[in-house]
Amino acid sequence: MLVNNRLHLCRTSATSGSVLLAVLCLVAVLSFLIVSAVSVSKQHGDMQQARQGVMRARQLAEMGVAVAAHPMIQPGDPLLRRKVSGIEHFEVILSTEESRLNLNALLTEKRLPLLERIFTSWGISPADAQSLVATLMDWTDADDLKRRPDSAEKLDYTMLGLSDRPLNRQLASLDEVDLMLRAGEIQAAQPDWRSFFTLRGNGQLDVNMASAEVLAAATGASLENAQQLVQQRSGQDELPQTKDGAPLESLEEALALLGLAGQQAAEVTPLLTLHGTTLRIESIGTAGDARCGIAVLVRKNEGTPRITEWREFAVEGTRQL
Ligand SMILES: [Ca+2]
Repeated sequence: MLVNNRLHLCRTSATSGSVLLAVLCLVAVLSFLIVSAVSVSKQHGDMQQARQGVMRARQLAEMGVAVAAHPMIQPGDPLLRRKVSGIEHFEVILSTEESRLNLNALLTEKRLPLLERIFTSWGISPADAQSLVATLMDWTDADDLKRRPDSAEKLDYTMLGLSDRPLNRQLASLDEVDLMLRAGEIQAAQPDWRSFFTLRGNGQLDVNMASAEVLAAATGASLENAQQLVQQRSGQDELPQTKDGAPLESLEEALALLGLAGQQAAEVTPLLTLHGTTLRIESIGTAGDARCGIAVLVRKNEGTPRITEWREFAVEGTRQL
């Protein structure tokens, strides 16, 4: 009897222990589920907040584009930098595509000497400059006839297993230059060669927007003279597009600052303009930690201004107004 009672007590204790263990397991599972749900909810909230920040930054960048596209707005206008709240602002840089040279426009018989001069200004020998320009022309002209023995046409590329080259059409992207034979020579001579060219401008060079390096290479002026022109254009603070800037008002003034006269001045004058016609708007919107950049091209010489390109770009770093 005593033995049976002890057995019964043992079974009761074992059953209670199992129930307690099951309850503890259930509590643990429930706790895990609650913690997971809170964590997922927090992540969802953070993502929602980040998404809202990016949307707001994009909205601010669009506000900057809208302001900059107004015909009355000029580079350096204070309206191009606006603080909307303590953590929200936009900043716009106005430029023109004519601040760079349109490479397709240079690939014509008339403009070839200009492109050769740019290459020689980078330290390429005159013979190699002529050869590289001929190779570029072969790349874009419709026929398969080599311009020079040392340029390259379809047969040369085919022998290298590149039967789909040259493209025999105008460049659609500056990256296509990298596909050309001997492109490495251009890259080696001027690693920053892309900053000299565009495919969007009207073919002229905007003396009020171009960098000293581009002005010197395109006109044959010394870099010192081109830098002096940029300093005068920028004003006392030496910053572009600020209030104290003194934009050039005549091509004669630009030529004098560049130290060009006579035949040299006559040759480059058709290339130069005081006002580029393809407006480049780069607007950066900031909302807290979120930033968004929008680059827009606007053509102004066809009656009503027309947007020809709109793209977003990544913005690195932070900046306060
Ligand atoms: Ca060709």
